[in-house]
Amino acid sequence: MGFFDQFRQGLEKTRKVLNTDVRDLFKAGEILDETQLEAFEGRLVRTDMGVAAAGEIVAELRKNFEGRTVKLDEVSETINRKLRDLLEGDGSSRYDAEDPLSPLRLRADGPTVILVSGVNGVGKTTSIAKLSKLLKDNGKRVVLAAGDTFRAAAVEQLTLWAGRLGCEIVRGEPGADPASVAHRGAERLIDSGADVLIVDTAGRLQTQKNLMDQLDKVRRVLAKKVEGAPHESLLVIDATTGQNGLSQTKSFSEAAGCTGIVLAKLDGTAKGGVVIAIRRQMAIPVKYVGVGEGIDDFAVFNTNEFVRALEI
Ligand SMILES: Nc1nc2c(ncn2[C@@H]2O[C@H](COP(=O)(O)OP(=O)(O)OP(=O)(O)O)[C@@H](O)[C@H]2O)c(=O)[nH]1
Ligand SMILES: [Mg+2]
Repeated sequence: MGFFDQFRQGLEKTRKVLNTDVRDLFKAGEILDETQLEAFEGRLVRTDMGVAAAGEIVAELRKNFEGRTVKLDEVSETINRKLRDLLEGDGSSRYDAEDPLSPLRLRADGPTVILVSGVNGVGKTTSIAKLSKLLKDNGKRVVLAAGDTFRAAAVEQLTLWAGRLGCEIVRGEPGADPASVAHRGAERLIDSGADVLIVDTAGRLQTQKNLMDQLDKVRRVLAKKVEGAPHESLLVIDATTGQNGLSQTKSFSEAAGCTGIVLAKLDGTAKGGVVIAIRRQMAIPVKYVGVGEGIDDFAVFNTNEFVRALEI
């Protein structure tokens, strides 16, 4: 399956909300009126894009079409254009869907370190496995560091993936300092001549000061071993939570110096519009989306494909 088809499949639930409604609400040949616009605004809000973004889309429709006879193509075109505007903003999340590594700031002159963090259970470890597969399929050698030493099961989970993918893994004793695992991971990266180190971390909340300090220590240790590390600090967000807690996510991201977002579990929700809310509220781009539990259910986030997959 190509990236677009994966994306399309992942957005199935969101598409069902939007795509059918455009056709039900705005009937070709009828006059477009305020009741229809309000109903459509409600549907947009249901995708969790945020009230402001939904309002902007509807305002554009009102401006262009209110009181006029509906031509479905033109209505769709306006919605799609506005969605693209809302998503692109400064243009920083326009990744090349054909080049799956394009969202990553991979170093040209040495190994790259990627740190992955986020709240409990959002999909960090699974996303690391998926990203490793992508890197490996594109000729990169990957070392994994099982920095979630909190739970033995977490180390086992990553070890299992590493075995399946044929990646080297560095692990610590249960309860060991994650910074020491990160340190050994960085050493292994350098000694083995691999291209990328990905460091897994235990789930945490921004309010858990000791755990946030621990994450900071991991960063410092990595920076000491590899120049400029971590080169990417990916924050994993669970799409099924929608806009809920996006403000906490924002402060987490700032505290942890995140550089990009992996939006996991997009397949499990009709709240796909949350990508727009993220774009508007957070300073960092969505780089990848998780669209299923399988190792290949992972796609580059691309604005055009996102809009095209909604089939409005
Ligand atoms: N449907 C779906 N499920 C996913 C996706 N990504 C992860 N999951 C599932 O979400 C659950 C949690 O995933 P993990 O990768 O263990 O999450 P985590 O953030 O590492 O969890 P902790 O280490 O406990 O904080 C697992 O059952 C995964 O299979 C996705 O894109 N889609
Ligand atoms: Mg985990």
